[in-house]
Amino acid sequence: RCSVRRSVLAVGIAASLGLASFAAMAQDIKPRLIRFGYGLNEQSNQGRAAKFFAEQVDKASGGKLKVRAIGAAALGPDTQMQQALIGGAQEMMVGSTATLVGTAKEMALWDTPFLFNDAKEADAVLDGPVGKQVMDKLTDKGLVGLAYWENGFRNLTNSKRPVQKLEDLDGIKLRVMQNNVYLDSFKLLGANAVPLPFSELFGALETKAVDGQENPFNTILSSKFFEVQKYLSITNHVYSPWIVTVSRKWWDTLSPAEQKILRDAAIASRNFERQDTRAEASRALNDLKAKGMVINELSATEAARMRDKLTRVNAGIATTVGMELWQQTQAELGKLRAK
Ligand code: TK8
Repeated sequence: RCSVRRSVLAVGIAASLGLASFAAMAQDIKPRLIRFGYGLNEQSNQGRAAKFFAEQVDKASGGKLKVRAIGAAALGPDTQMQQALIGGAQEMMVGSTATLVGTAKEMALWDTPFLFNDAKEADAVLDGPVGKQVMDKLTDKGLVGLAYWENGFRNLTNSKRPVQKLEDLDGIKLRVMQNNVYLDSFKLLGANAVPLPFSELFGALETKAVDGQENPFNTILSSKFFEVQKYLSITNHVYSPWIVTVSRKWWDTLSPAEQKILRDAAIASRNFERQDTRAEASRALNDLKAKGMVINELSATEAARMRDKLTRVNAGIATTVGMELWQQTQAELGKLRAK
């Protein structure tokens, strides 16, 4: 009798505990619509990862948090979405860190030419203390950073000629991101650098308003730049990250449980995105060749000349981001390379 009573009691406690946590869950996660904007199209690596993010959030919230992933800059180019997030008119986005430098100057660190030798270094620094420090600079500016996704190493395309040496860039009208480091870097290389939002790029290439641009293989493929660009010159001149951000105004209204769901989903989709992006990048060069692009690599001497010239912007970046952060980054890279 006694043991029966005890087990009845146990079941009762378990049930009430279950009910209590269920009630807490129900209160902690409210039905919400999250507009998640991005610049590339749905068929891109960015689009696939945005979809993955939406699915993760849906699963983890029992369908209460609904992410509407809206691509192709339908909510505006990066800079416009950033302002919408800061003002609280849009909840989330993913875009280039390069377009955030006006908001948090430390983001210029990621514009440093040839900062990373490979993706492994990029992951280690972006996901480590330096990456976090830079990301956290957004919090005072009305944004919360959740994760860095891979955009990738950038390469040059144009419609005029293969870029085999520095001088081949002379007079080429080259679209760059809206960012002073990019503007200065390509002016230094002799190009006629023109800042434009990504959403205007295909049209500008098509109408020959600009001759060329630079982006990772994935984007050249998914945005169909091969239709309007003949030459692809492999320069890998900078590794460019994307960053998933949230409106701070909106974030502050979320419960810790809701914030955790978004954080975890951003990290899970980062891991998915990096793998997916790298797999696509390894095939992309062949695909671009098959689409008719003429592809060239720079000779070691010419690559070194370009590198030499480009690294002249480093001193300015160090001043912009602060010497302490710059040195901390170099020290971390030194440690990684000594391994
Ligand atoms: C997409 C952009 C893009 C970037 C660029 O919105 O602008 O060239 O590489 O990925 O952020």
